[in-house]
Parts: sequence; structure tokens; C-alpha cells
Amino acid sequence: MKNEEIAKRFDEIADILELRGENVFRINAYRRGARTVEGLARPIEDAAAEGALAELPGIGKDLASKIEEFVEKGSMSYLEELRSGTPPILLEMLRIPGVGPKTAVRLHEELGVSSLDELRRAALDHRIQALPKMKAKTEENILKGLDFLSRAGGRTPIGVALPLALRVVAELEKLPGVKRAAAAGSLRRFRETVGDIDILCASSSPAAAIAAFTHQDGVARVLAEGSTKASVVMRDGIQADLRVVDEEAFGSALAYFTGSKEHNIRLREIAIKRGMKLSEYGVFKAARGKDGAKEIRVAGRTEEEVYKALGLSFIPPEIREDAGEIEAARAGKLPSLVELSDIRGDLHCHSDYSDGAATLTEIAAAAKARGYSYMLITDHSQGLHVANGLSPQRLIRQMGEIDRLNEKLKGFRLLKGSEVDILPDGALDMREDLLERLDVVYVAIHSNFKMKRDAMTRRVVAALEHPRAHILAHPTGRLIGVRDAYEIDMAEIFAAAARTGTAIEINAHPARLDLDSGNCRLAADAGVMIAIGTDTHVLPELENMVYGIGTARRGWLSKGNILNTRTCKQVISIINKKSSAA
Ligand code: DGT
Ligand code: CA
Ligand code: CA
Repeated sequence: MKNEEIAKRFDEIADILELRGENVFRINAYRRGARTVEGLARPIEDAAAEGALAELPGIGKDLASKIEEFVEKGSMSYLEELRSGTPPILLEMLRIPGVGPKTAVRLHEELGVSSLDELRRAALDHRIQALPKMKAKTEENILKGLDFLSRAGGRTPIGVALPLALRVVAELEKLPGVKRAAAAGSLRRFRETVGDIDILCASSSPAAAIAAFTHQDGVARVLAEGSTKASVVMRDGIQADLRVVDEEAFGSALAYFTGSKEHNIRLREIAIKRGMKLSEYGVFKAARGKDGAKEIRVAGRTEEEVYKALGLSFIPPEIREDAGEIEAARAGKLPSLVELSDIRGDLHCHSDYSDGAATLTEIAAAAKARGYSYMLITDHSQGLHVANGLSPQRLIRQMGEIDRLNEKLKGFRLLKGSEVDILPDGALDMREDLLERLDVVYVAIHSNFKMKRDAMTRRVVAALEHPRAHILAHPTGRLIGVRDAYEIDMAEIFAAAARTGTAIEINAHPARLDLDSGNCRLAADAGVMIAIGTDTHVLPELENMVYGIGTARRGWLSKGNILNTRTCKQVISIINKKSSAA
């Protein structure tokens, strides 16, 4: 399905047109087109094949022809043309929170800024506020924005890196001679951001694998190319490394390049204590043969074999951080981590009643097609005007529609919910009688992020005390690389959630992943039930569940820790336990 790739390209076209100060209507046409394509429930290729593109809202002749071109050729000549005429620094500056196109162009033209380092220098020297009509505040915001970018450390969010890596792996797997291919590194460990993408491959013709890797679509620059390894920079700016190894050593190489480094160091120590040697080439034992001392390989083909040779049970990649997993593996006490297939329904989804793109009917169909047996609809509450929050009348109408749909749906249920705003004093932004009519109530902070730690903690605890508040959404409010978590005492939140029987969410959107994996472990230890919700606004985001699962696994969570591994009936009964205890 090419929907996302096309949406990304339309957004980039809009960005560049904006940088050039083009007509707003044209710019908005591309943005609207991007949202339409992204929100489409089926592959855009199908609509193109049927000649039905022009029937889509906001897709005129012009955009339709660009979609057709991309479907046919995998490229968009108009975008290539725009790109070639745009200094890359301009697009880079747009990634800084708070820098718009006008500012970016001025900084480039009037200060000659051509890299982010130069931009930082200019801000520190106060050369930005010295420009006519440029405010000191702008300069301050640019410095803050740059800080955010560098704190993400030039690292790439997993939501960008994973799809890219999977595509590279799939391309390699298609080559004759390739026996195995896999992503390794921090990506395989499901860290929320990755420094680079590490790919491993076993092939009988390494040269062909290397050539395919360096010539694949999306490569901006080849950094290095040897007979068994290569490094490239992709157009998004992320680096990808490929290593080609022997099939006999694929498991040990995979373990080595998955890391973490700290985990690897511990494994090597264990090998040495057992009189063996561990490297990316295998586990070796010294043996005395007729012709003197030599080494024999005792493991290497699979990771399982490697761990077994070290006297350990297999350690899932997500927890290889030297955070107790080695001790647990040695004692046979590793948790059995939750899996994607354990998930029976999604708990966080916005429809076109508030700021989502899909209708209730479309959401039900898509969730059912994923094999779910329920989906909780959680549109925003009345006070959240920016997200088109539902008035009581509209919520009541939505509940009626859900009832009618449920009569028709077999083996699947839409649950009535809401993502209710927690007001500054901790009260919920919804009438009691409406709260009581909902199946499951999500509560969340969407405003007044800058409260003092104590006040913020009291605000959320007050919300958790409400007998109809069932799940706390994205509990720290951070947006990776954009906005820090607000000040809040999470230990107190966990204690309150456990005491009141309120679940806490792992928001599976790759920009949030909040609870993060560290907090997952603390929450579970405090006895808190965890819910995983995708916060879907356009249907393809239902796929983001995989990031929620990755985070839960990094947080050592099992099926039993997760609310939505339960059946619909069980979820309702767990929810009701809190409400009826009060
Ligand atoms: P990243 O890319 O910064 O998000 O983190 P990683 O963990 O992917 O690190 P990377 O790409 O530098 O290296 C990939 C793996 O290779 C790493 O997780 C473990 C292994 N590795 C790299 N350098 C060393 C090393 O000096 N010693 C050991 N034991 N392992 C290493
Ligand atoms: Ca890496
Ligand atoms: Ca690397």
C-alpha cells in the first residue's frame, strides 16, 4: 500500500511550495490531498487502477496524475524537480519546532545559514534578533527547538526507521542467494529512537547483496562499500549499515549486532568463565587435536543456540539492556513477554465525530479485519475545541449510532467511550449522567501543561479518584523530539492508579510511546493494569499497535499485565469493578 509514501511526498511538495512563497490555495491543496490519501481505508493503487482517484475529496486532476505517476514509476518528477531547486538546509530548518517557512528562508538568505550548527551559532551571537522585524523571542525559540532536535541526538524515531528497515529487509530477501536477512541494533530492541539502522544478511553472493543495498530506492549517498559491508545515508537523513555474514554465523552475528553493547559485554564475560570465546563469528571452545590446539565452533547458526551454549534461556531482543535479564535468564525466570497476537482489541481511536478521519462503520470494519473483537471509540470531550470535541448532544447521537451498528456487527463490538479532558482542578470535562452511559472512560491532560509538579500530580490523582475514570491516556504528555514530559510525580500516579483500580495507557503512537518502557516496569511493579491504545486518527495508524507492544516488551510486561489482551466481556467486568467499588 503506497498511501503513506504518497502522503509524505505531497506534504514535502507543500513544504517546498511554502518555502517558495507560492499560492496558499495550491499549498493547501497538497496538504488536503495528503490527508485524504493517508486516511484512505484501502490501497490508493486500487483507486488508481479503477480510475477513481478524481472522486476522492480534494484530489483534482493535478494530484491524481501525480499519484498515477508514483504508482506506475515509484517516483514523482514534480517533487524531484522541486527538491533539486531547494537548498536542503531549508527543509532541515522546517524540522525545528517553531520555525516556519518564512523564517527559514530569511535565515538562509539574510544570514547565509547553511547548516544547523551555523544556525545555532547565529542565535547564540544574537544575529537573528538583529535582523529587521525578528523578535528576541524567535531567537530563543530557535535555540530551544535546536535543543530538542539534538536531544533526540540526531536520532530517528522508530516510527520512521522501522518501516524503512522492513523495506530494506524485504528487498534483500528477494535476491537469489540470500538465505536470511534481518534488522538488528537498537531498532530490533525497539528503542523509541535509533541512531542508525543495522541490517544483517546471510548470502551465498555477498556482492549482489551489497550492490542491491547501495542501489536501492531512497539512498541519498553511499558512505562506504566493501565486499561484506556497506553504509548509506537515506534521503530522510538516517544512516543504514549492512553486513553480510556466513549462514553458519548468522545467529551469533545477529546477537552481536543487536546489542546492546552492555548486554554483549556480559555475554562475553559468561563465555570466558565457561572456558569459551564469544564473537560475532560464533561461540568457540578450545580443543586439543592431533596437530596441536585449535578452536571449534559450538554455536553460531541461530541465536537460540548461542544463548544455550552460554547456559542461558533465549533472551528476547527488547530486554537486552543489562537490566537484570541475564540474571533472570540464568535462573530460568525470564517473563513471557506479551505479543502482538495477544491483543484482542484497540482502546483508543478517534472517529470523524471529533478529529479522526474515518466513520464509525469504517473503523469497525478495519478493526475487525485486523482480527480484533472490539474497539473502543474515544472521541474528545466538549472542552477540546481544537480537536472538535463532542457536545453532549453529539455524544448522545454517537452512542445511538454505535448501538445501531452493534446490532449489525457479528463477533465484534464497538465500545462507547470518550477521551475526557482533565480540567486544571482535576475535574472531568463531562456531565456525570453521560460518564455513566459510556462503556469505558479515558481521561487525559490536553491543556495547562506548565503547572508545577505538585499541582499537576494532584490534578491527575484527583481525576483517577473519579469512579468513572477507567484509563489514563498518554500519562506524561511528552512528544518525542518535540515536547518534554510535563512535571509530574509518576510514582504517586502509579500508587493512585493501583489504589483506585485505574489502568494507565501505553500510547502506541511512535511520537508518544508514553508510558515509556522504564515507566512500564515501575507501573507494573506497583500493580497497575496497562492498556495499549493506538490513538488512531487515520486508519493506517491502527498498525501502530506494534510500537505499543515493543514498548510493553521493553518494559518486561506479560499478557497478564495488559488490559486489552482480555476479551471484551472481561474488559467490561474489570472496568466495572472500579466503578462499582466506589
Ligand atoms: P543506536 O544505533 O545508537 O541507536 O544503537 P545501537 O545499539 O544500534 O548501536 P550501533 O548501531 O552503534 O551498534 C549496533 C550493535 O553492535 C550494538 O548494539 C552492539 C554492537 N556493537 C557495536 N559496537 C560495539 C562494541 O564496541 N562492543 C560490543 N560488545 N558491541 C558493539
Ligand atoms: Ca544502530
Ligand atoms: Ca550501526
